[in-house]
Amino acid sequence: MELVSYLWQYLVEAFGLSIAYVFAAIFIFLVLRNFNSWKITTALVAIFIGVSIAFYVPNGIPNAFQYPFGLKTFGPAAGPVLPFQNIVSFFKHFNEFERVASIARDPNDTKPQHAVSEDGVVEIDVVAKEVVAEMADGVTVNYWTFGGTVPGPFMRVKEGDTVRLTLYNDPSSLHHHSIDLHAVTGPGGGAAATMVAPGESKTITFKALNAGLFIYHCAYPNVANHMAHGMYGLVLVEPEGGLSPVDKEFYITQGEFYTSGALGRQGLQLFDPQAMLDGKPQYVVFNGKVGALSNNMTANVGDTVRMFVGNGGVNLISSFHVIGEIFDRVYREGDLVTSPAESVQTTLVPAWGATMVEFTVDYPGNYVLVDHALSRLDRGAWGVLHVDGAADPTIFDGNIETSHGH
Ligand SMILES: [Cu+2]
Repeated sequence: MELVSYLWQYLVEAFGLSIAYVFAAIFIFLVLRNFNSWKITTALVAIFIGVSIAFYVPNGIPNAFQYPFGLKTFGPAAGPVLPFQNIVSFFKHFNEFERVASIARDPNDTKPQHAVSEDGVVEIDVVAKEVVAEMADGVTVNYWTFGGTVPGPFMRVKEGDTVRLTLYNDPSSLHHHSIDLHAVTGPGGGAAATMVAPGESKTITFKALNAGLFIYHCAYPNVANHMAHGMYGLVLVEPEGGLSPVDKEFYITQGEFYTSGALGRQGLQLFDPQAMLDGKPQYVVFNGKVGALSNNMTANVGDTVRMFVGNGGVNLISSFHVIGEIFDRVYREGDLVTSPAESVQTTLVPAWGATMVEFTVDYPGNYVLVDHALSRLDRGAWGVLHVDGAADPTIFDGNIETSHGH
C-alpha cells in the first residue's frame, strides 16, 4: 500500500495513456473498416516503419536490457545505467529500505566523532546505506548514503594521524559501495581496498599526510551514479596545532540530483542517467534536500563563523556566496597550508572539492547562503544563517523589508 502511495501519479498517468492507446487502436480499426483500402493500410504501415527507422537506427541496437534503454557511453567502465533486474529488485525489496525522516545532516555537526585506540590510531567506522527519504514535500528519492544522511559524517582528524577506517555495507543495500577519500595517499584514495558487497565490511589504514579540507565519496562504478545518489562527505585534516578557535562552525555540502520527473513532480522519483550525462539536474541542494539549512544555523553579532563547504557534484561548480556578508578569509579549494585569500564576495567550490570560509557577523538578520548561479536557488540551493544581537546603525541602517529580493 505504501508503494502505491508513492506511485499513484504514475498509475494515474498509465491509466490515462492506456485510455489513449485503446481508443487510438479503436480509431485505426474504424478507419480501416470504413475506408477499407490497400492504400490506407499501406500508408499506415509506412508511417509505422518510418517512425521506427527515425527512432532506432541512429542509436543502433541496444546492447543490454537496461534503463535507460539504448544509452551508449564511452567511459572506461559501464555507464550510469541500471540493469532492469536492479529496478525489479528495488521494488521487490522496497519495504526493507529504511525510511529516513530527514536525509539532511545537521550542519552543526562538526565535532570529531571517532574513537582513538590504545595505540593512538584514529578509528572511524562508516556504514554505506541505501534509504528512502524526501527531497521536498511529496517528492521521494532512493538515496544512497554514508551513515543514512547527506552528506555523510564529518570526519575530523589531524595532520600526521594514522586512521583505521572500516566501511560496512548494510545488508539491505542492493549495490556494492566503496570509499575514496581525497585525504588519502594510496590506490584509489582507499577505494581500491574498500569495495564491499551488501553485508560485507573492509578496513584500510592510512596516514593523513596533508592538511586540508577534502571530500570523500563512493567510488564504486559507475562512480558518478553513486555520487548522484548522495554518497559524499567531508574529511578535515587539521594542520599541526589545529585550526584557530571560532564561535560557530557549519558543515555544508552542495549536491545535484537527477530525477526522472520534472522539478516538483510528486511521488517516487527514479534516477535519470541521461540528465546526469547532460548535466541538467532537477534539484541542486545543500545537505541533501530542499530546505535542509532553512532553520538550523544561528550565530550572534560579533561571532566568527567558519563554514566547511563541499561540493558533491556531479557536474556543477558552485559559486558559493552568503548574501549580505563578505568572507574575511577564504581557504581556496580547501588549502589550509597557504595564507588564505581575504575579503572575498563569492568563492568557487569545485565539483568533488571543498572550500573553507570564515567571517565575522557584524549585524543581526537573515543571511542567505546560495550558489550564486542563481537559477539553482529555485532548484533548492539555499540556506539561512540567522544572526541575533544588537544592530549597529553605523554598519547598516535602513528599513528592512522581509521580501526584499536581492
Ligand atoms: Cu556507492
